[in-house]
Amino acid sequence: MLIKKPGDVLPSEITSEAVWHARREWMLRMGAGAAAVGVGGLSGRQAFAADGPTGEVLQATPNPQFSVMEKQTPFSDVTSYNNYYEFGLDKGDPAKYAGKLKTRPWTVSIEGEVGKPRTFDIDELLKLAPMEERIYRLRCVEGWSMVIPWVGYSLSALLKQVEPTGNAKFVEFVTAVQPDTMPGVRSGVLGWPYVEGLRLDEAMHPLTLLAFGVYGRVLPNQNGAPLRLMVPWKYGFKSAKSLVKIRLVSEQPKTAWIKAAAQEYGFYANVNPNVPHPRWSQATERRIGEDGLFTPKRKTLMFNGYGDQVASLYAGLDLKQNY
Ligand SMILES: Nc1nc2c(c(=O)[nH]1)N[C@H]1C(S)=C(S)[C@@H](COP(=O)(O)O)O[C@H]1N2
Ligand SMILES: [Mo]
Repeated sequence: MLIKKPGDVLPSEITSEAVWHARREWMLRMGAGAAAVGVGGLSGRQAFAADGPTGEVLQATPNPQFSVMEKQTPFSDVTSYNNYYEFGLDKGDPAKYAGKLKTRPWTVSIEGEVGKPRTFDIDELLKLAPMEERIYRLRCVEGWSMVIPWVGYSLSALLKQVEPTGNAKFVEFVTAVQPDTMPGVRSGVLGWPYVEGLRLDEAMHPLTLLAFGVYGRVLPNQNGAPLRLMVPWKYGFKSAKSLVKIRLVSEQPKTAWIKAAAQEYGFYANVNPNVPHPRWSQATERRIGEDGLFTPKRKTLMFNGYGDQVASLYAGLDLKQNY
């Protein structure tokens, strides 16, 4: 008889009970969910009825290939514990104040090193590519994480439409500034607009999501309505909310966080348990919604657990230098 000592078992062979239950629920949902169905209508969703997902339903097809089989963070936490500094610094400020954000009319202009620069209306963007539901981990640089069912499609679908030129090496993301609705933009914590950036190959990676919804419905304003970026292998601050402009450029963009504190927040911002933030460790994380006083922290995974898909993007790059 072959008995493995605990040390002989690969981490990938261990299926915790929680993961087993999550996977089982997933299979049941897949069985029930045949082809394209409104994810808001699936039976698995009813478990969250007490959290009361609200907003207009967004039809989407589940994409299990790009989803993690972990317990999803309750809708109530996803929509009440936020970072959106334009609305204030407290975690509760975005839920309190973002209701005033004007999300219509809304356009996104795509410019710079592209053959076909163009301004898209939000209603065009909602129809540009088939909507998928993807369950991604989100790891904030502050040391907490969530598991969130997003609705959207790969950013590459949009970028291909504008035909990046050979000079396009990076993508800059510019977000909304509405002084009338955003109390935070009067403060100087960051320079506004909030700007983020990716290398072009990162932006074109299929995991990089243009998200329009969460939990089967349109994004609540505090989560970045009407559309935001979602890059699951990077710290959450890369995933800019409420996008208004996308610029393809030849030079590395100057992001809002690099301008504010370059020694603390790098351009790459890949989740990396081996590279501490100058003021705290990044080795572990607290999963929002499952944390009791005595719940042990989780070990943070390299590339937030997406290494199989993205590590090759960084072959030969010193990730300590390029944090
Ligand atoms: N425009 C804008 N986008 C932003 C932020 C912000 O302050 N402003 N905060 C970022 C940070 S630090 C995180 S962790 C995520 C949080 O996304 P969530 O509130 O939907 O969980 O949004 C990111 N996108
Ligand atoms: Mo964050």
